[in-house]
Amino acid sequence: MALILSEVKNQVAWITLNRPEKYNAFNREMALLLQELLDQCAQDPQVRCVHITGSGKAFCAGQDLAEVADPEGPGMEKILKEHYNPIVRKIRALPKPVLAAVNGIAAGAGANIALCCDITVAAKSASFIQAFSKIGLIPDNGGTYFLPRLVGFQRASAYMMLGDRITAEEAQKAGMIYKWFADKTFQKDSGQLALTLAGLPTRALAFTKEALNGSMSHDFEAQLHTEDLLQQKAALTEDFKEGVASFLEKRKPQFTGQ
Ligand code: LHQ
Repeated sequence: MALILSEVKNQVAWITLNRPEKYNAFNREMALLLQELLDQCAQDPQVRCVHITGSGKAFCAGQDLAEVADPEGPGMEKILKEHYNPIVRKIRALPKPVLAAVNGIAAGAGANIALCCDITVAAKSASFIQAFSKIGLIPDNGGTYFLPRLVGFQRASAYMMLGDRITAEEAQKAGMIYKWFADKTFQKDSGQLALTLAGLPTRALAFTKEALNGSMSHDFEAQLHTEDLLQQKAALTEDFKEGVASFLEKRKPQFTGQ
C-alpha cells in the first residue's frame, strides 16, 4: 500500500498521508516520499494548489516512534536534517498555496507540518497536540518559529510545555488555524477551499507567500522593499491584466495562473 496517496485533479494536488493503522506517523520512506511529491507539485504547471490530509482517523501522529527506538533506524540527527526540515522548507518555498486539511488528530511533527502550511483548516472533531514534551523532546518542524507567531508567546509556551490536546474550536479562537468545518462536510468544505485557491491568480499568491515569508524576519523598511519588488513582478503577470480587465468589463475574472 502506498504510504502517501497523490493525484492531480482540477489543478489541485490531492496528497493523503496513508498509514492509517499508525495514525499516519512518518517513517523515513514516507518523509522522503512527501519531499518528492512537494518537489513535483512545485514543478508541475497543472498544480495550482496543494491539499494535504490524512487517511483514516488521524491527520498525522508525527514521527513513528518505533523507528526512533530502532537501533538500526536513521537516528535523531538524520530524522530532523533529512526528513522534516526539508519538508518544512519545501512547503514554505513552494510557489503555490498549500492547504492542510486536518481531518483528525495532529500530533508532534504532524501538528507542526500542518501549522507551517499557508492555510490550515480542521474538522470539528480534530485536535492538535504539541506532543514533544510528553516524550522528553522539544518542538521541532519549525513549531517554535510558527506557533508563537500564530498564537502569541504565552499560549505557545503553554501548549508546548503542557502538551495539552487543543480542540479545533480552540485552535481557531487562538488563531492557530483558519477555520474548522463540521465533520460531516469537512471533506467537501476543505476540498472546495482547495478548488477556490486553485482558481486564484497563482503567481500573485506565490508572491504573497514570498512577502509573508519575508515578514517573519524583516524590519519595516526591508518589508516595504520586498513588497515593492514583488508587486512589480505581479504587475507583469497575465492574471493581473485579466483581473483589471474583468473589473472594468464587469465580469468574473478567468485566472490562468500565468
Ligand atoms: C503511533 C504513533 C507514533 C508510531 C500513534 N508512532 N505509532 C523529531 C525528531 C526526531 C525524533 C522524534 O520525533 C520528531 C518529531 C516528532 O513528531 S516527536 C512526537 C512524536 N509523536 C508523538 O509523540 C505522538 C504519539 N502518539 C500519541 O500520543 C497518541 O497515539 C495520539 C495522542 C496521537 C492518539 O492517541 P489515541 O487516539 O489514544 O490513539 P493510539 O495511541 O491508540 O494510536 C493509534 C495507533 O497508532 C496505535 O497503534 P496500535 O497498533 O497500538 O493500535 C499507536 O501505536 C499508533 N501510533 N502515534 N507517533
